[in-house]
This record gives sequence, C-alpha cells and structure tokens, in this order.
Amino acid sequence: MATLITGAAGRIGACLRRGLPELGHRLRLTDRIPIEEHGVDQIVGDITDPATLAAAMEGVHAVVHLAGDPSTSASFESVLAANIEGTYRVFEAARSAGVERVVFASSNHAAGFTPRQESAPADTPARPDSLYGVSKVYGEALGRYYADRYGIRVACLRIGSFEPRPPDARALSTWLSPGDMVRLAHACLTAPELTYALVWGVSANTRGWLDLEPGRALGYHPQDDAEVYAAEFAGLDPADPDHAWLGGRTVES
Ligand code: 15L
Repeated sequence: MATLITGAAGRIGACLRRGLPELGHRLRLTDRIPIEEHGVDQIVGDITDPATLAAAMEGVHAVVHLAGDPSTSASFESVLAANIEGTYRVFEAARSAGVERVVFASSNHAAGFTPRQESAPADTPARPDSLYGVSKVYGEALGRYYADRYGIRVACLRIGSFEPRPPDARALSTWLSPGDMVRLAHACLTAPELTYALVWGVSANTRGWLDLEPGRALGYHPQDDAEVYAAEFAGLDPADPDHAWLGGRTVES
C-alpha cells in the first residue's frame, strides 16, 4: 500500500519525496504541477477536483496532506479554494477510499497570537494570526471530526519554520529542519497508537518553547537544533513581535 502526498511539488513535498522512501515508504504523489522525475507514481490535478482525488487515493493506506496556499498573507478567496475546500475534499476522499490515516500539515500560525511562554502545549488553543492561520484551525477541526466520526487516525502538525537553515532570529525557536520533517512524518505514519494528535512541527531547538512531548510520544525524536546557527543573528528585543508572539510579525501584517 502506498502513502499519498498532496502538494508533493512544494517545498515540504520535495523533502518528503526524497526522505520517506529511504525509510521504507512507497509514495504516490499528487500536485497541480507535474513532477519531472523519472519513475514517480503521480496523479496530476487539483485537490478541489474529486475525480483527481479518487484516482489518487486508489491503493493508498495513508495520506500526508500538504497541498494548499502556504502564505501567511493569503487572501480569503485563495484559502477558501485551496485550504478550506481542498482540505475537506482530501479528508472526504480519504474516508470514501477507506484510507486509515491522514497527516495534516497545519501551522504554528493556527495559534500565532499565543504569547511567548515557558512551554506552550501542543494543544494550545487556536489563536490564528491570519486567514491562513484560520484555515489551518479549520483543517485541525476537520481532522478531529474525521477521527471521531469515522475512526481515521489523524495527526495535525503545527509546523514552525520549515527551512534548510533558520532564516532569522525568530526561527531559532521555531525552526523545523528537513531531516526532522522526515522524522516527524515517518513517526506519524507509523505510530500504532495514533488516534488523533496535535503536535508541534519543530526541531529540538535550545530556544524552543513549544512542548515536544506529544510528538515524542508518537515516536518523533528530533535531532536538529537551530542553536548551531545562533551566532548569525542579533538577539531580539522582547517587544519585537518576532520574540513576543508565536506567529512573529504575522500578528501585525
Ligand atoms: C508557515 O506556516 C508558513 O507557510 C511559512 O511561510 C512561514 O511563515 C512559517 O509558517 C513560519 O512561521 O516561519
């Protein structure tokens, strides 16, 4: 049985399509953009199209749902189609095809208006900082519904700053390295005890303040730490939104 990755042509998609096969996962890919790689099993199409999704879900036991508008400044029209309708179509197609588990790429921006604190639990209440964040809260709620109502195993990943290396001082707390992204997806795809889980998608950052225990309970053991790059950045003023709020400057945009 294969694992379907939606949004497979995107940045996280590219990372997982390289990393997950090395851990034994057989992948099917879907995206609006064709992936020009030899020998990939792919269905090209839009996630708002049920026929595309029905074809993509055939012979699939798990889905990693990455597709959607990833911009924190996305318009209502854009999140409505890509994130709201698209995420519903993915969960519904998964249910209809008898898929056992869905890993949903949520975001720290679902709770971006959370003030910095000692340790924020993974189920920190929704406090979106943008319409993008609102759409991720919706995706988490859909996941909870499909888990409770239909027994699909669902993990929602509140991903921080997914980059090859931390891009700024904020990311010294929120960075998710490519290697840890693969480890997190693998853990969520294989944890036998998963029913529904909300976990932070961040690395083991020395300056992190997002509780990694729920992820560890699923078998996610992050190995990277943004501190390695700390000397590249000046310290942040406590009043700087990048320090004060989980969502950083997005709270002001
Ligand atoms: C996200 O969820 C966004 O997709 C990305 O563009 C960054 O803003 C990232 O979060 C972050 O918080 O660094």
